[in-house]
Amino acid sequence: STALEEIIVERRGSVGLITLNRPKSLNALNLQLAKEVMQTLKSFDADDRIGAVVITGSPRAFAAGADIEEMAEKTLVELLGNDIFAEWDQMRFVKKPVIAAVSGFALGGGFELALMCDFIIATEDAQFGLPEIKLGILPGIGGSQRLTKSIGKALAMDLILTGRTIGVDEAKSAGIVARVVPTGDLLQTALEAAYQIAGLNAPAVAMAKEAVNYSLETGLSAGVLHERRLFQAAFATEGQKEGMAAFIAKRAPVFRNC
Ligand code: CO8
Repeated sequence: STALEEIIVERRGSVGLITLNRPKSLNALNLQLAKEVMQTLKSFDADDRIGAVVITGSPRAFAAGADIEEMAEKTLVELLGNDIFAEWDQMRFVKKPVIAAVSGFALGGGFELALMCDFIIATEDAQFGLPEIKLGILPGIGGSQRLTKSIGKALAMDLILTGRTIGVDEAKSAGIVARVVPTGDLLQTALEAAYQIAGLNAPAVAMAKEAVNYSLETGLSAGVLHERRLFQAAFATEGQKEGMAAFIAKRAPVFRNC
């Protein structure tokens, strides 16, 4: 495990684990943390031994938003000249699955970071919200876009305009959260999901992620065509041959990803 300034990075076999580690500010996302997370994600993405990544925080907070102290005195001209959130835009280019394991607060940029992950596993005490409006601003790393595409206009407007926080039950029924687990089981459940994914045919996993994400960018016909081409491309992988041969032979498949 490597302790950078703001995060802890671990390789646990085939899974990369990133733990946000700014306990004094409830993991507020500053520029340094963004750089460290993105640098780590890129190196996991390039590493054949890693098949999936988990990002988590502390029991009290996944992340309570962008670092308000770092932002408070910024001017428009400064932000235009130096887009302090540009780092996070790189997350779209990560090919391997990234799971957000959320306990406690996922607010503002913290919620947006969880939404940029591929799916969210959360504890019973997780809380989600986009309170930016209460600070006189609005979501800034895609929250208004990703949340609306994910849960529809009504609840997205409600959350973004009032800044209210929702508990995990409402988040689960809205489709924000994929799985809810007891607090003590969070990391284990997220790691198990990641190991499961990492044990599959890696090129097919990357293509499946790409196909789902493409649905957010395009219309149905183009999306289905894109999926079909990826499906066909999967037949060029060794893993497809292995997966189907194993099924027919009634044995477990062994995917050789590295
Ligand atoms: N930034 C900086 N410091 C923070 C933040 C934050 N977002 N959130 C909490 N802290 C600090 C507090 O200032 C406090 O520090 P100190 O101990 O030195 O006083 C410490 O963390 C503990 O927090 P609290 O004492 O407030 O703990 P409570 O349990 O009383 O309250 C809350 C917890 C409700 C989470 C409260 O801390 C809070 O409301 N935090 C701010 C939430 C918020 O408004 N988030 C949105 C920020 S704006 C944003 O995210 C814009 C997104 C744009 C893109 C982002 C890209 C990354």
